[in-house]
Amino acid sequence: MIKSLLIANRGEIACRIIKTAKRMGVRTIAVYSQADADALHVRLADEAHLIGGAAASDSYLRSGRILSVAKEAGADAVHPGYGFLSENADFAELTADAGMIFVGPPPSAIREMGLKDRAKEIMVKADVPVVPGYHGNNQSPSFLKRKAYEIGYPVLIKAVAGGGGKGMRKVGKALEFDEALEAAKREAMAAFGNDVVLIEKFVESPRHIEIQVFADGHGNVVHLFERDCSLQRRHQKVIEEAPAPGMSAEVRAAMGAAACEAARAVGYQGAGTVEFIADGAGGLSEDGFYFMEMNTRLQVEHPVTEMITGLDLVEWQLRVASGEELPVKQDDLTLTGHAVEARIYAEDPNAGFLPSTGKLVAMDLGGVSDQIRVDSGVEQGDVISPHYDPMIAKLIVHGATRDEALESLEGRLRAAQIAGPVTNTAFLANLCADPTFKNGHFDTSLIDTKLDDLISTKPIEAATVCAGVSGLIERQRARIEAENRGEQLSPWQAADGFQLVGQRELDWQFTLDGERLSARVRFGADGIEMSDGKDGWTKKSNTATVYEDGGQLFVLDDGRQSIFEETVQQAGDVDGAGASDGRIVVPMHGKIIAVTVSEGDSVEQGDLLFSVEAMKMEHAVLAPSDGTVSELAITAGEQVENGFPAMILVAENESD
Ligand code: MV4
Repeated sequence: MIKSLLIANRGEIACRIIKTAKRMGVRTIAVYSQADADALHVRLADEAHLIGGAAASDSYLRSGRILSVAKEAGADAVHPGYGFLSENADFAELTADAGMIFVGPPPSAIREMGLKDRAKEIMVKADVPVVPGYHGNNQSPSFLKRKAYEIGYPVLIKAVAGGGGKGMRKVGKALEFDEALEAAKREAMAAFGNDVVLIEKFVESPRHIEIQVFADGHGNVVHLFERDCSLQRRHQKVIEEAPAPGMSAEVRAAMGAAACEAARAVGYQGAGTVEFIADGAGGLSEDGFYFMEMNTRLQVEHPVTEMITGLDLVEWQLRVASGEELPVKQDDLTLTGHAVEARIYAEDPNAGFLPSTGKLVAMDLGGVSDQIRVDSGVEQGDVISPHYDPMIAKLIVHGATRDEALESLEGRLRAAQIAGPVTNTAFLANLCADPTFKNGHFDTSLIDTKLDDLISTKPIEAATVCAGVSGLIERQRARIEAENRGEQLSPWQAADGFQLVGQRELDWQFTLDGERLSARVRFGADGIEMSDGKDGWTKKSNTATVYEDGGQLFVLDDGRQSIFEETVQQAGDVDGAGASDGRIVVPMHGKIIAVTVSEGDSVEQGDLLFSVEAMKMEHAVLAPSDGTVSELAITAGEQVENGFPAMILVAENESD
């Protein structure tokens, strides 16, 4: 058995591999980039070695450096995880050349599956169904166009070296063919340095169904059933599940057998996934699925398979790589219940899924059990950096039925406590609740078709705003009270006799998601209440949770994050219904640092009036509107109390 394992990866998959290795008593060796010095995978491993700079090309893709670290650390095996070097046949070969075990398939299997035309050729020979089409050597445009005609439009042009939809073009009719071919070839050359293409019949309502296979070095091959990964956006998987909705035992057996044949055809060993495309239009059938490609690695979504089979696929990988036989035969394998995985990302669905970065001020997805699993490479306090994939965690739930699993997942997503970066949790929860997804009759177009509904967010509730504003006021009060050691000088206990409980109101200014706002607030019997001046008074939401970091309050409520910041209070407090009367008060107890206006000056909205220092911080007080300075009552250097009348800004039309 392997005794020490170098994990040539980072993030959640490195942590996932370390977990099983530790349980099996295998010594774990991590590698890390400069950006990952404090990363969770480094903390979890028995030892860790720096391999270079933050950019993947300077660290996690440096095969030579990684292998020399592995040698020096005495590793007897290398696990590549997924991504990075995981499907690099040269790396697999170099690992073996250096006298270590590559935890993955033979380099030849990686190479043969690497190009789509070669892989298709092998599958045809092995009687694995492939999409009707042409995948030969003749690349003459007129020949390819004739093939497209024979196949029948619509067709799909695909780069043989392609992936992630690059170098792929749908062609609806012969008139569009020449242009589409040129575009596909140009894109493929730029992306892969290889512009060979194949032509396929276009499958109109595609479902992505993949089979997990496992092969050992003793001629045994089994499949661990299917996963449905049809919920994708721009070829990135979003939610995966096992089993596939609508899958019958007969179709499963047919697909499983085809996947095992595919693995045998390339002399596969270890964990692999055979991707099929199925026509979703008329339900799954024994002759309605086609080989797409084989992923020669452990995949991101492997946990759903683990949950329905009760197996640990990393343990199987390590055992097979050590030369052991697969522990079970096909007939021993059973499938229990339903598992769904959601990929939680630091990204903003409302801003075109733009990645979001920064400190994880809060990161809690709830407790775990046999039915609920969280795979993550980060913890609260860690930073989502711009250098790598912004996945925060995978949330995987198991239920007796699909409905139960989806309900459980949606509940967990809505309750997720992730503060700091913007996340896609609300989007994922909306997907779980989508009627088409729930009824199981969906294909790969679902997310694009329903995008507007999935990302729609209701306007923020007044009660949520009140929770944020309360937080800001409480925080300021605590700060001022601490400063004054019991002197009663908070906005609620001002020197002019403000009553803690009473009719007194303040126009409180604050910043919400970068926008400066104002709300009328008062201290009611149950705490701070807020009014927008129209609909009476709102109490703070009792479902909101509030986190503080770096001067900001992060409020999570109803699956959405809102960020509140203090703003220097400009207009003074007001009594009852009275609006701002041009009175500018000193916003906090402190020392006047500078007064930048003189009696009679004309100022414009936003001009600096004066600055005050409190708590070693300088606060600028800006003109809330245009006006002329009168009754100026402060001078630089003096100590003033909160609420002290500093000046009156007389509106221009009244000033003369
Ligand atoms: C197809 C197809 C329809 N017909 N092939 C997209 C990426 C690559 N792995 C295969 N892909 C497709 N191949 C034929 N003949 C539609 C897709 C496709 C797709 C496939 C799986 C999951 C999501 C997809 C999204 C768009 C298109």
